[in-house]
Amino acid sequence: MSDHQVIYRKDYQPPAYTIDRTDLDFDLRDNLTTVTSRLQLQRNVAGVSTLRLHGEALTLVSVAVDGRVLANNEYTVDETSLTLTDLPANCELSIVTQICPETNTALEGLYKSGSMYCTQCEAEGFRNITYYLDQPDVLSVFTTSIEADAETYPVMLSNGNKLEDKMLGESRRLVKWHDPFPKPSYLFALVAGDLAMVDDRFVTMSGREVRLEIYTEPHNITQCDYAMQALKRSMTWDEEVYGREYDLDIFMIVAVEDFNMGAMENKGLNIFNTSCVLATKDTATDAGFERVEAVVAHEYFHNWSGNRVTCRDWFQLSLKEGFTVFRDAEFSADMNAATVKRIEDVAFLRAVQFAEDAGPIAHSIRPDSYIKIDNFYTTTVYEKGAEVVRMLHTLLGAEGFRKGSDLYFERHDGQAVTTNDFVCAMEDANGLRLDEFRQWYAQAGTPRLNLKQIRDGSTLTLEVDQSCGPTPGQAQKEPFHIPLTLGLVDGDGAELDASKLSVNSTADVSARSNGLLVELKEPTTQLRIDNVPTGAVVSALRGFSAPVVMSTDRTDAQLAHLVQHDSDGFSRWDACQTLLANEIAARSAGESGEFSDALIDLMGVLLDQAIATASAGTAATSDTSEQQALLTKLLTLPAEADLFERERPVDVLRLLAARTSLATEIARAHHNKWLELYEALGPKLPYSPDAASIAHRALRNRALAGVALGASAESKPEALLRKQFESADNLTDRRAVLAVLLDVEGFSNEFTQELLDKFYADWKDEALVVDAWISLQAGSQLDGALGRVEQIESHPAFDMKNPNKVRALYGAFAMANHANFHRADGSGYRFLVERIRRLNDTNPQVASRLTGPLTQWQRYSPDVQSQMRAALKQILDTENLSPNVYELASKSLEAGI
Ligand code: B3K
Ligand code: ZN
Repeated sequence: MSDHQVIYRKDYQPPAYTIDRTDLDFDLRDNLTTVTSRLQLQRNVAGVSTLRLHGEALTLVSVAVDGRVLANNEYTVDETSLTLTDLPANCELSIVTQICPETNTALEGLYKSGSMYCTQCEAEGFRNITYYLDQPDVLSVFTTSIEADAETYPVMLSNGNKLEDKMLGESRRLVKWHDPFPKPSYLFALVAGDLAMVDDRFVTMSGREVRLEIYTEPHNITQCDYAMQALKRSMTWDEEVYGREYDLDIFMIVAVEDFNMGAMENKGLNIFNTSCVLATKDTATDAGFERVEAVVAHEYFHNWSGNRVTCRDWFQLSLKEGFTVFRDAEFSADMNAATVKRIEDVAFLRAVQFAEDAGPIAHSIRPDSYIKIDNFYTTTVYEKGAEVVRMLHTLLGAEGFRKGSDLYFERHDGQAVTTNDFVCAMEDANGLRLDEFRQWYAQAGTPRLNLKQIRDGSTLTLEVDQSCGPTPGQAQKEPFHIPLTLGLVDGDGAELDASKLSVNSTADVSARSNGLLVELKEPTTQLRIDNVPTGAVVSALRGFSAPVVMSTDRTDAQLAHLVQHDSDGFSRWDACQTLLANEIAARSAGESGEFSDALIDLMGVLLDQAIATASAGTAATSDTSEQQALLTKLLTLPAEADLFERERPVDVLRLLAARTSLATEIARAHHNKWLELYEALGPKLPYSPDAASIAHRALRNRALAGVALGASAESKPEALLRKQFESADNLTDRRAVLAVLLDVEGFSNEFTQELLDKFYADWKDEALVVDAWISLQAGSQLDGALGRVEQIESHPAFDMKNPNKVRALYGAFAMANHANFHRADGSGYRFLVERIRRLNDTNPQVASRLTGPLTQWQRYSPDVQSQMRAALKQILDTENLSPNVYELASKSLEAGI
């Protein structure tokens, strides 16, 4: 039995008191920070005069009510709280606590990253700073004074606008900040350090000037320009698309090297992992640039979807996260190759979220219970949450959705609300009901659609069944309201005009720009379409209109037709992935797929199309680059994790061997074409992170991998790789060479090592580039990866206290290196258990993330299952196991009993 407490959504109670004003004084001194708080309390529940404040790992110095210091017996303190009784309806509560940020390795609350102080308070980190009502429905106006040594900490920041800045004697300095917008404690932030800064300005749509500042440690300051440009693009986009204007006089971003996740949207003072701010051609890959742009936008968008309107309780997390991920995805789509952005998001959802939804930790986007809320910052809450918002956008249309979001922001500005309030605003603004749609918030699991075609002369009847398997605690499911977007592509590859189709159905069907929108609400839906020409093929789930798994009775030839002709780029890719995945499954089962030869030929056709785009040369248009971006995706095999979701049980090593066999056959059959493509593209100089250049490099590096894989063992193209490695003017192209060497068999160890050593020698002072160097090696599919991982552990570049390094090494090994992590001897599991146990003591959040791969044991074959279960049991036997790791390990094991 564990004494970890389970929190239930149904138990929500409004707070006993509200805190109208919060004044905080921080006295920062080596190994001892003193925090003095003054809270203006106001009774919120009639008749209640007891107040329990959250607080953990704090040394309490004093408590006073309305200026009178309380005696020890006038309050109670335990490990997690401070309780006061007989409080008046209104009073000022003053509390003095002491903390030691220097020893805070969990990186929650106030901690030190290098020589700077910084904070991370979401979700429940503020209680490590002082006793407080550390829950999102308590909104307060914060005033923060920071006192520290003036020379060591010349920069001292907090939320809002700066009120005061003065010396206190010779060496101490005091800076005071005031944030006029009431906010919950999770949005509090403080930074103090010797930081460099770049600044800019933005004029809002109503003509107000906002100062923009990005801070980093001095050695990184030259790498912030891209983030600054991305910030300005985000501010403009949110004004244009959502009518949302920034509200303070200043917006600051601070980049820190030690950070548990990507970034944090603290009001007016975002704190970011360096990996999500810094980007230059030599220190970030193209994917890195895109991530910086997306995360800067995401955190900025939270200023409205999260900060101005926040969550009533943490079960509502998707209210801000799902909505904000949807917003940032639309922004990125507008800034870059839109179809490819959608493909990447869906590929990620399928590989990671579908696995979560099918496993022991499956939960709805609005969970019902948790032990540690940190464990629920999941792909379900974020990415599936975003899909749910996207479905509302699809159902209501862009205009209807905007009416709904306008009403939501207007109605709830300054409030802490629920996902239901969001849906109500969408309903009220559009004058409709979304009752069945609410199931998406309540039910876990990925719905399955089965689409059957019945041909009768020129009439085509489509029958669509929906179902959803049981998930922990939810045996039976109600039908979902699923928007299904459909089109018809005729035998010549032309699109049949949806608005002219003669359609009959009991479901609501409307013609949209990308086909018919069918609203499935029943277990079975029929759709009759008359006058459908022979040879027309159904394109379904266009743009991935719902987060579902769809099976259909379409033939391989019909899918191949869609790969070549569908007007919807996503569906072209989806059809291609289905063909490739089916072929891999057939090979893995020891069969030769019937469509095998035709599929290899189809890849040849796509390669010819790619070569044609390359010869467009400098005349390349944005259309060419969209095509290049899409063709790169079409020519890429389904991700390993995606394949794992397509079969039960998963025989990892067989499946990977089948995948490699198909990849090799495609590479060999078209070796000359890959080479021609690679050469036709040539390097695009100088480097630029725009969409066209990114598409060009992606296709060229895809070709490079094809050339390397297709070459015979005796003639591996070392000279070609060396040339690209040495002449590259950017990280993307250098990294691509190393990735090939570490994933394709047959290159000499000496050659690989020479390039790895050179890369390290050149970039050892750039922490993020070293992270890339580490994760490439930890993710290497070649034999012996575990040995390499162990070597890197004792390399000076590695640091167990730095989450980026831990993710680069252990994360890449356990999450992206299936071939080595799942070795039959169980060495991968034993290794991970040992590291999780160590991290459990220093940083439970990071330890818990690394436990994720083991929790998926149910999907593998029985021998693998028992080894993974044994690993989880060992974890559960760990002394002082954190609630974070306990929750994942125990739920995973229980689910299988
Ligand atoms: N809101 C933060 C995530 C906080 C995670 C706390 N364990 C970043 C984001 O989603 O914008
Ligand atoms: Zn977020």
